[in-house]
Amino acid sequence: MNLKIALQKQGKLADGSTRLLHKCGIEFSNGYGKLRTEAEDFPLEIFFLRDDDIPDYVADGVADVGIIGQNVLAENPKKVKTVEKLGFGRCRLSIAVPKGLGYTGLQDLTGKKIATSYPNILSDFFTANAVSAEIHEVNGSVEIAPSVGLSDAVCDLVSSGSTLFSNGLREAETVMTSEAVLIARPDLPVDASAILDQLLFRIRSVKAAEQNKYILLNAPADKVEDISRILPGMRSPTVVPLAEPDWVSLQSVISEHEFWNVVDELKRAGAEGILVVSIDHMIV
Ligand code: PRT
Ligand code: ZN
Repeated sequence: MNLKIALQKQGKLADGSTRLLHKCGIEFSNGYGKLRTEAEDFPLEIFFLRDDDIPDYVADGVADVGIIGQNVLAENPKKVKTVEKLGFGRCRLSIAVPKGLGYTGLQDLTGKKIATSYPNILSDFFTANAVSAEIHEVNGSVEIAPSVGLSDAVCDLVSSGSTLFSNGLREAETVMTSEAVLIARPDLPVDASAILDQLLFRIRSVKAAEQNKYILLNAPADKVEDISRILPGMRSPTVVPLAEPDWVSLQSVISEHEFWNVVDELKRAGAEGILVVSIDHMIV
């Protein structure tokens, strides 16, 4: 019995999906032209598909689970469950206008023509914000629509913003944010569901490890209490004596974001030789 997973064959989610499974200790090869493979050391069968086809494969039960951007599901809802956000493939669906155009707010879009591959999401957004604009559906190369006279503005996915920039456009409004998610068919058979639980356990450990760092620092023994208060660790930090009398090493886990917030405070409290180390896996 295998869990069947559908991944994007090529594109913005392909590398992230493969990397995540590899980090979960699941090895497989995605050779050129391969549409299906089996993992070597985990009961997983992998289908490589176009991202737009993945929700249907999962809804129809051809695949049990799949990895897809939230934007695809929002545009085209299917009978699937979202079981986990995966933290990669982050982007936003944004309305962008030509750089030279003065833009003061959504009402400026009234009567304008907006090119997009996301007509449903955009139409809901306009309805919710009482904007009456014309939506022009295009498939691909959305960003060139204003310069060729096809539309006044666009609504497209953005990550770094460089595509908009090089097409003379600037982001005006964020319609939705998106990231890759793991979806599952609603009627998952019991054996498949048990394998999915194992997979989710590994995915959550990988995600927790990515969001946290192991921190080691040296400090005078009489500063341990002050420094422990600053470190929002898993429980209390490990304190190990150093060869130098009255000095200790403190060790703890801290989220990367929190580290940058407290680093100055730690130094002021007497911390020295601060090391921040990546974590491979973190069992949560
Ligand atoms: O062939 P297939 O149908 O499988 O792929 P696709 O061309 O339909 O999709 P693909 O690979 O472009 O995107 C798959 C998913 O990746 C999307 O549905 C999003 O959830 C996610 N994602 C994350 C992105 C981006 N970032 C992204 N930047 N999808 C597309 N882009 C495009 C965007 O459309 C624009 O053309 O990249 C360009 C902008 O990038 P920046 O960095 O210049 O802003
Ligand atoms: Zn696609």
